[in-house]
Formats: sequence, C-alpha cells, structure tokens
Amino acid sequence: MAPNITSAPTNVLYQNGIDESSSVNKEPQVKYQLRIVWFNVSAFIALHVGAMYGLYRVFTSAKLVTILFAYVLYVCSGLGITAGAHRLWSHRSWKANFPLRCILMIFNTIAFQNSIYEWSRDHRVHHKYSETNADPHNATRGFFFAHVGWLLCKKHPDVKNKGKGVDMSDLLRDPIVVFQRRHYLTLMPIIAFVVPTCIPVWFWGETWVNAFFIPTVLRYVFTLNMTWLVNSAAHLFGGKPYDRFMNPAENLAVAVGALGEGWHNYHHVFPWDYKAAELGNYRFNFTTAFIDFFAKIGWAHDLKRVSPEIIEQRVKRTGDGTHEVWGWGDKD
Ligand code: ST9
Ligand code: ZN
Ligand code: ZN
Repeated sequence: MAPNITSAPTNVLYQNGIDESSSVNKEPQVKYQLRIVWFNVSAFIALHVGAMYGLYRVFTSAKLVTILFAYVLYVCSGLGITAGAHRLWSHRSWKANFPLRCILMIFNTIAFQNSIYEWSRDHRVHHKYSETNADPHNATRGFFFAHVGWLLCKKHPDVKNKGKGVDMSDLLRDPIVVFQRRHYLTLMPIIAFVVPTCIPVWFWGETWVNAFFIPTVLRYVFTLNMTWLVNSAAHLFGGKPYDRFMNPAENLAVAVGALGEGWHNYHHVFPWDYKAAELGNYRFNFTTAFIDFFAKIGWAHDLKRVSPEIIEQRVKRTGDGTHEVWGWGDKD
C-alpha cells in the first residue's frame, strides 16, 4: 500500500529530502537552496504574453485556415508527446515501426518539450519517485511548482542522484531518439518555430505577425499548459477509483485538453497500459484512437493492456469507491 504523502515538505530548503531537524540522521548533507533560473522565467513570461497577443489576433484579424492550422499543430505536437514520448518511449506500452517512430519524433519536436530522451528520463523518474524530492515536478510542492515552477529553477539534487539509477539504455538503442537528441538544437527551432510560421504566409497569404503569434506562439503555449495540467491538476483534483493512497487522480477536463492523458490515477497504478486509462471507446482519449488506427494498418503492435480481473481486484483493494462514477458502469 502506497503511503499518503500529501503532507510532504513544501518549503524551499531541503537536505536531500531529509528533515533538517531529524536527530536520527547524522550524515553530512548537501543543502538544497532554491535557485531560480531567471532566463526561463523571462522566456515563459514572454511566451505567455505573446500567446495572449496571439489570442487577441485570433478574434480580430486571423484567417480561419490559420486557426485550423494551429489546431492541427496542437493535435500533432500533442500526439508527439502522448503517443510518442509518453506511452511509446517512456513506458514502452506499445511498439511502433520505423516510419511511425519517425513521424512521432517530428511531432514531438514540434511540441518543444525537450528531447524525447530528456522528457522520458524525467518522466521515468517522476513515476519511480512520485511526489518525493526526486520527482522533477513533485506535486506536494504545490500546484504552481508542479505546473511550471519546476522548469523555472534548478532541479533538486535528489532528481539527479536518484535519476542516475534509472535505466535509459533502451532509448539509447533507438537511432531515432539518439538522432533527435544529437540534433535537437538545430531541429527544434526549425520544426517548432520556423516552419509553422512560414507555412501560413507561403501557402495562404497570412501575415507574418499572425503566422508567428497564432500557430507558433499561442499553439506552443496552449499545448504546454495542457501538458503541464497533467502534472498539476491531475495530481491534485479528481477521483481515485484505483488507488486512494496516491495523489494522481481521474480528471475529465485534463483528459479532454491532453488528448486522453487525464486518467492519471489509473495511469500511475497501471503505467504499462497503452490506453493510459481503463475505458475504451476512445472517449476523451484521442491518443488511444491514434495508436489503434496504426495497429489496424500494421504500423503499431504489442499494445499492452491490463485485464479486467486485475483492475477489478485493485479497485476493490485500494479504490476510493468512485469506480462506478469514473467507469460510467461499462467496459470495452
Ligand atoms: C516541458 C516539459 O514543458 C514538460 C514535461 C511534462 C511532463 C508531463 C507528464 C505527464 C504525463 C503525460 C501527459 C502528456 C500530455 C500531453 C498533452 C498534449 C496536448 N535523471 O535538466 P538539467 C542530470 S519543457 C537523471 O539541465 P538543472 C543530468 O546529468 C519546455 N539525471 O538540470 C543532466 O545533464 P544531461 C521547454 C538527471 O541544471 C544534468 O542533471 N524546455 C535528470 O537543474 C542537468 O540537467 C524548457 O523550458 C533526471 N531526471 O536545470 C527547458 N535530470 O541532460 C527547461 C537532470 O546532459 N529546463 N539530470 O544528461 C531547464 O532549463 C532545466 O532543465 C532546468 C533545470 C532549469 C529546469
Ligand atoms: Zn503523474
Ligand atoms: Zn506516465
């Protein structure tokens, strides 16, 4: 049974996660002082202001096709995170052939959420040490830290120390992951910023300003926030039908915005399920529909899932009694 850790320390001064006042621990400690990275703070403020300006131009001067293009980029880049970095590369919950992995790598690069390797390393550490100091976006430090604060400061030393022990060798054997990591600083600006800005101008005569602020800046900031809500809102609000002793929760609103990644209580209990949710029928889980489509045409295989019996046992043993509400009483 996992401990309830909602009361873990939330102050900024830690000693590798051990309380300074502890008389039991006499080991020399490395002090952790919160170190804000002002470059990131400025960059994220500028991006969010730019996104607001983009939103204003959506309602005042943008062409409809530009808005549709921004939406398509949100879905594609989102899939590069959900189907790609998350379910495929971090969790190995399904397998993709070479062309599909190439497509997912390109989609993932549009999202600019760091390389697949770095994203997956942080995510594996997040699952293994969830809601401790070693969790990069430890939600016990509050909504803001889990949402974006963790990207605005140096990581807690526990993240790096404990993260060293996480096996990443499988990703280093995937030439697509290695290629993206090696060339990230060239690929990312072109694929995430330059191409999405040029396409609307060259293909349908959009203005440079709209092309930059809508499908590029606004789309990027929107997709980032949808992703971050999984770490913040879905770690704080929602039912816990599978395990009431952990904080990750089932959150419908997050599932809608994050293409099916809001069913976070289920996902933390059964991280190897390619659906990242119990429910089938693609309700609020577009990513599952995407993977199933590629399975149908033979590009995806080895889709892992959890048997209804195992789920039922777990629901009875550790659930909070809301399974009927979240399961809506059916199975696929
Ligand atoms: C972004 C990522 O937004 C968002 C991730 C969200 C995850 C969500 C998960 C939820 C489930 C899935 C839902 C998907 C939903 C999608 C919906 C879509 C519609 N283990 O990091 P550094 C070591 S990114 C082991 O620089 P600092 C390692 O040696 C946004 N070791 O730490 C490393 O060197 P190297 C754009 C680790 O200096 C070294 O430490 N990107 C680990 O403390 C230094 O690493 C940005 O804004 C580990 N986990 O700096 C960039 N971590 O890499 C933001 C580190 O060479 N990041 N090490 O091996 C930064 O600027 C910095 O990382 C920092 C920390 C300032 C935050
Ligand atoms: Zn989580
Ligand atoms: Zn995960």
